[in-house]
Amino acid sequence: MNNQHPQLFLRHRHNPILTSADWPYPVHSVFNPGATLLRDGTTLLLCRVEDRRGHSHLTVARSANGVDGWKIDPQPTLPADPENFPEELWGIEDPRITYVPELKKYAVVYTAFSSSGPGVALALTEDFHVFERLGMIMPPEDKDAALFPHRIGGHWAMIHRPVSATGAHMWMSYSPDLRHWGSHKLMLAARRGGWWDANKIGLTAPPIETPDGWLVIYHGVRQTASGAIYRLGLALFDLQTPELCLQRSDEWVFGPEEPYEQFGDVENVVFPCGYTIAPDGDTINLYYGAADMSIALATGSIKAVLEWMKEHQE
Ligand code: BMA
Repeated sequence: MNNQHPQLFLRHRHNPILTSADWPYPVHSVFNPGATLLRDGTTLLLCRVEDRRGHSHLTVARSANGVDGWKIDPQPTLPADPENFPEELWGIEDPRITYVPELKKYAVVYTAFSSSGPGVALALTEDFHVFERLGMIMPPEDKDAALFPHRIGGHWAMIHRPVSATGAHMWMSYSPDLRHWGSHKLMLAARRGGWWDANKIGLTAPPIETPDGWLVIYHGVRQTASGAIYRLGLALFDLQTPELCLQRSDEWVFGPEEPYEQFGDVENVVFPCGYTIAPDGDTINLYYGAADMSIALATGSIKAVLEWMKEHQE
């Protein structure tokens, strides 16, 4: 009998695939990248880069194969702009990229670290050179947000993670214009007690549209005597009513196991913010921050993930 857990996501043997040593200018760490596949097949990562003030900005890295040969912008691609956007006072972090066909633009939803704490900010871009900022769309404390690629029931839809007295849970909100958000609905609650995802969960990469529903990879945070452990779990949501959870895995499917995930500025963290889907429509390349230090890659199959979820229904 095989007593190993199934490996739904396989680490790339070249992990970590990007570190501060690869950067064209001095930085402390690079992690938690947003990701997208450009029309010409180039993999684009929008990396969170932390400088030696402790503040983050976002910089683009491009690669033909999504693994190596990265061409990194020689300067910050999207620096914080606290003069014009005071909510970006202490930097910008953890971008999630969604291509929006209706706008012919990429929506970049990121954390703006304001003097009142982290909130959710949105910028639009056609080319990752010029960005149109829409400012803060969810006030503190809120983060781990991503836009859906198209309207649902006529409205734009977004997942985000406000913090309340009962914990940090995932919510859906809707907007007619990307600026004004309402119809807030609880989408997925952190579990309680001894669970791996007790008290604090959040979206990782943007939701993945599948025939079975919106596939969401979320992170759960376990507080232990020696600090937090960030692991990943799976949930599936209704295509028309995405706050409606259809399935949720009991077990985590990916967690810090390798030294580059266990040791760093923040130990025991795997933190994806983006993926690309290969031309086969099934292979998912998940890009994640490891221990708040470097960028790593793990690959899986959407079909295998959905099958595993069916077998592991609550
Ligand atoms: C979360 C976010 C991430 C970070 C993680 C671990 O709250 O701030 O940016 O990777 O903590 O430190």
